[in-house]
Amino acid sequence: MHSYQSFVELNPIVKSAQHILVFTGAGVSAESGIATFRDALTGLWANNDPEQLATPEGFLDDPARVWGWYQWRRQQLAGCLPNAAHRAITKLPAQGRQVTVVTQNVDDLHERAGSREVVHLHGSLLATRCFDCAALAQVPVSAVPLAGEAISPPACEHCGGMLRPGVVWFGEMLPQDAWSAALAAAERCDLVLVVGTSGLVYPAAQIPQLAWESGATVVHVNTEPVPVAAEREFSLVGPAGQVLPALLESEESMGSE
Ligand code: BJW
Ligand code: ZN
Repeated sequence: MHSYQSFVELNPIVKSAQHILVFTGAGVSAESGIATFRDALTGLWANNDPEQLATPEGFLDDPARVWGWYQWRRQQLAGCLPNAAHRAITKLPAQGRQVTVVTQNVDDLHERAGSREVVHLHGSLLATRCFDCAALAQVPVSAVPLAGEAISPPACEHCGGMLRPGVVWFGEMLPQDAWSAALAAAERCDLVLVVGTSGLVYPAAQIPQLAWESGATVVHVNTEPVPVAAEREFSLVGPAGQVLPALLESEESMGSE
């Protein structure tokens, strides 16, 4: 578990930071009941093939399999709520500094918790667009009783092409504006909180590294220990829903001294 010593050491760093980048992955939403990707037993990729479900080739091979799986995930998301980690992050701006949330997640739990500036590097489950002409579309969340149920994607009303989820699949470019915003935040931040990510997927995984190279302190919050560099890098081990409130509330109590 995270040690009291780490909190004491980190407290002044968190308290004095003026530009905070909160970089999140699937682990920040795990306590809301949304599966991560790579956790050994429960991860989405432990039970599903990412080549089939999260690549353009997999979509063209079997559009109904992919569309049905994403509809099931949209339905699941609609029944989930933000957790204590999402909420703790929203308390940071009130303390008078600039906070940018850069997330790899395709859920909207940061927004629903009340975070205002949220950059989505891998798109959103709530966005739908045409595979062919990229026109945006509104598609209601349909009831999908089974995770594996195939459902044909609706047709684009502009060109008749297939609609697809507005997420970033393997082999696809990240949205340019989101990537630029993430790079800018990495350069200007003096503290980055890296919450619940395996750091295996590029180019997103470069963001904490770039922030560290620009002089920021890096604090990892993860249920697994994260190897750290000798300087300005810390690993707090535990569930984000416990560690983040403890870290940020201990800051509040320091601030009132
Ligand atoms: C907790 C917790 C709790 C649990 N509290 N912590 C070789 C071949 C082919 C491609 C590549 C290659 N090498 C590199 C590439 C590029 C590829 C890539 O990085 N692949 C690697 C996997 C090898 N990247 C791309 O293709 C990207 N595009 C790109 O590079 O464009 C240029 C290009 C074009 C053409 C060719 C090559 C390059 C796009 C990447 C898109 C990723 N998309 C996904 C799916 C999104 C849609 C969907 O949701 O279905 O994004 S994959 C998936 O992984 C998702 C996530 O955002 C992303 C990151 O996962 P994350 O968030 O880190 O989750 P986990 O599960 O990995 O980790 C959870 C962590 O939480 C763990 O550490 C736990 O311990 C922890 N945890 N509970 C705190 N309560
Ligand atoms: Zn179209």
